[in-house]
This record gives sequence, C-alpha cells and structure tokens, in this order.
Amino acid sequence: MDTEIFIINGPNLNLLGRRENDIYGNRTLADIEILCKEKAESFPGASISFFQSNSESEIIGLIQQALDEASAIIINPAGYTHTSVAILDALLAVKKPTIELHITNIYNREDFRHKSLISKAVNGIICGLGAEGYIM
Ligand code: CA2
Repeated sequence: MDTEIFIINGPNLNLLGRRENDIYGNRTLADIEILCKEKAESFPGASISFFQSNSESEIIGLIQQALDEASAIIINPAGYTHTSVAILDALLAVKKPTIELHITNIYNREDFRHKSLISKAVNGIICGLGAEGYIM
C-alpha cells in the first residue's frame, strides 16, 4: 500500500539557511526537502509532499487536504505553534497520525515558546535536533 506523507512548514521557514543560521542551522528548506525525499526512497511505496506557507489559512487547507490525500502528517507550525487554535482544531478534525516537529528545542528558549497549542493533537514531538529531526 502506498504511503503519502505531508510535511507542512509554517511561517518564515522559507528563510532557513539565509537568516539566523546560528539558531536554525545552515540548511535551506529546499535542502531539507531533498533529504526527506531521499529518505522516503528507502521505504518502498512511500512518498513525500513538502509544503511551506506563511499563511495560517493555507496551512489549515493543507491539513484538510491531508484527510483524503495523506497517510500521515509531519508539521512544523513555526510561530503558529504557540498561537493557533485554528491549526489545533484542523489537526483534531482530520485525525491523521501526526508528528509535531521543531528544529530548535522550544523548551530551552523564551518562555512564550514553551507552550504548544498543537501538541494536544499530535502523536509525538521531535524538537531540538535541527534539520536531522525531519529525517527522523
Ligand atoms: O524550532 C522551530 O522549528 C520553530 O518551530 C521555529 C519557529 C519558532 O517560532 C518556533 O518557536 C520554533 C520560527 C521559524 C522561523 O524560521 C526562521 C528561519 C530562518 C530565519 C528566520 C526565521
């Protein structure tokens, strides 16, 4: 059976590798997409659809699209992690196996990053492992 995984990236992650490399590392989002797709090739039948949006509305649209098109979701909601009840509600409604992912360890950063509104809707969380987290 084919397995399609949606990898959804939130606002400002399009700047990866170009700004704040000391915090987020040197890899661009395009580099990470290639690494994820290479990794998927080692799993027969698996494929990746990789997205980035700065718009909360588009991210919700992608989560809803996953209802019919994806087996699982990996999501780095970026700044919306800490603010978006609407993204939480979309994930709760769609009920796909979901991993919340953060490049940095949100628990050793500013206090406002310690709370994720999204975590209630996910099966697991990967954070603080840099771009390698996406491969895991
Ligand atoms: O660590 C993560 O992956 C975050 O989701 C990244 C978000 C941040 O708001 C979360 O607290 C943790 C920020 C993404 C911004 O990405 C940039 C990348 C390069 C330069 C500037 C911002």
